[in-house]
Amino acid sequence: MFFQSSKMSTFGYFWFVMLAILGVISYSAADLQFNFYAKTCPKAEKIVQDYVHEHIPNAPSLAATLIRMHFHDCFVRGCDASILLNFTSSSGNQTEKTAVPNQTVRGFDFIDRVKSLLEAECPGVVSCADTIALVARDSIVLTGGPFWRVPTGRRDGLISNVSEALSNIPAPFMNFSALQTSFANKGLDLKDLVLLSGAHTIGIAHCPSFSSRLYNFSGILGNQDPSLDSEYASNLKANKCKSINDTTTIVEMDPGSFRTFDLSYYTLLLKRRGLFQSDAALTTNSTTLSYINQLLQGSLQNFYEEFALSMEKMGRIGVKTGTSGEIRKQCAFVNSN
Ligand code: HEM
Ligand SMILES: *[C@@H]1O[C@H](CO)[C@@H](O)[C@H](O)[C@H]1NC(C)=O
Ligand SMILES: *[C@@H]1O[C@H](CO)[C@@H](O)[C@H](O)[C@H]1NC(C)=O
Ligand SMILES: *[C@@H]1O[C@H](CO)[C@@H](O)[C@H](O)[C@H]1NC(C)=O
Ligand SMILES: *[C@@H]1O[C@H](CO)[C@@H](O)[C@H](O)[C@H]1NC(C)=O
Ligand SMILES: *[C@@H]1O[C@H](CO)[C@@H](O)[C@H](O)[C@H]1NC(C)=O
Ligand SMILES: *[C@@H]1O[C@H](CO)[C@@H](O)[C@H](O)[C@H]1NC(C)=O
Ligand SMILES: *[C@@H]1O[C@H](CO)[C@@H](O)[C@H](O)[C@H]1NC(C)=O
Ligand SMILES: CC(=O)N[C@H]1CO[C@H](CO)[C@@H](O)[C@@H]1O
Repeated sequence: MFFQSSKMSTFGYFWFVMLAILGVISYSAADLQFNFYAKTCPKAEKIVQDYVHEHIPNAPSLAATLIRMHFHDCFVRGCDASILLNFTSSSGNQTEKTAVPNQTVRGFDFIDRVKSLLEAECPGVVSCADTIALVARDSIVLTGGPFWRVPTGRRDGLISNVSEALSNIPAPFMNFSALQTSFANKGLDLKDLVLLSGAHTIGIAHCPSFSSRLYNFSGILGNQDPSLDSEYASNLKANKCKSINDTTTIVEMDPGSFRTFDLSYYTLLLKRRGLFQSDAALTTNSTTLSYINQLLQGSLQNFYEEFALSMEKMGRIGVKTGTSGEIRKQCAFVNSN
């Protein structure tokens, strides 16, 4: 009798394991996949790539802002194109893109044009969230950075809320532990923090993102951040952000190579010339400092491979797959408001 029931439970265990395996398989069926649109819209990735390759060279500054758009999308409600919404019935026009960190994100019309090409090819199939992810990857390629395969199958969210953007997007004033927490909240570790911050090897910043380091450090007017190279600080004050009230002047984050995806961002960090407190913060912890040194000792190819892995990880944050969310027809609006 005992023997019998033990056999039964072995049998039951077998089915338990089989069902668990099936569960994992069906779960991964609802996960992102490489070439998700192979059958439903085989030309999708090519359409995006061609558009980026044709238009970014005429407007190279867009590449950086489009990469940043993907980051800001993923950090708020997951990579679900919530950053693109202009209006929802619950938030009105107080959507994510009106939040302070988004005021300097551009390229919404660029995404809209790509999306309209995709809609013309296969209506209602390719999500706005995947469009952003693919555009970001192709933009990085155009700045000389790595190509990697972007898993697709993200669906678009229905909600976009300005206060969530404010609480989830890390600020340039953050110290090491605040950055670590912000990234950990999204399942990203210290290595991801160092690698993804490397995106600051391209693009520009407006003075208010860092001028407190020049004029009002620690909230004391007239104070300068001692952790910022003083020669660089004087140069910024004399030639770029001439007063704390300057809100319009832009500064290259990686001066001299701000359109090239290279390692010089990390070189600048060690020279205490990272532009934001959040950049400088990466050198204040021994773990992240050693990652920086490893990257600088390694090859450009090594940086590219590691950066691509972290981008893929970021691109999986909180994604909606299967039947959740929807495929928006127009990226600025949910299908039924
Ligand atoms: C670690 C936390 C981060 C903080 C605090 C931060 C903050 C900022 C700020 C304040 C700007 C300048 C905005 C302006 O003044 O115009 C900026 C620009 C930029 N960020 Fe970040 N960022 C972070 C991480 C990232 C990540 C993970 C990516 C992408 C993988 C990214 C990509 C970019 C790019 C490409 C630009 C240049 C945008 C342009 O040229 O228009 N950043 N970031
Ligand atoms: C949505 O808002 C953006 C600015 O954030 C604007 O450029 C775009 O034209 C708007 N889209 C629609 C369809 O109204
Ligand atoms: C937006 O998010 C905040 C914080 O989670 C919440 O208090 C607020 O009710 C939300 N607003 C809308 C319109 O859903
Ligand atoms: C947002 O909506 C309010 C009222 O609904 C309107 O007064 C305001 O102009 C709108 N803002 C934008 C940027 O469209
Ligand atoms: C980092 O910033 C947080 C939030 O502003 C603050 O609470 C914390 O004390 C700071 N940590 C250090 C080590 O300065
Ligand atoms: C200086 O920083 C403090 C604290 O963050 C802030 O309250 C104050 O408005 C700043 N002053 C100026 C002129 O920006
Ligand atoms: C900045 O603006 C404030 C308020 O408008 C003004 O009081 C201050 O004098 C200005 N500072 C500089 C350096 O222009
Ligand atoms: C760096 O951060 C890690 C992870 O939070 C921590 O274990 C370590 O103590 C920190 N090191 C320093 C020197 O702050
Ligand atoms: C792109 C975008 O929507 N930018 C908006 C950011 O928020 C300000 C106001 O908070 C708007 O004026 C911008 O149009």
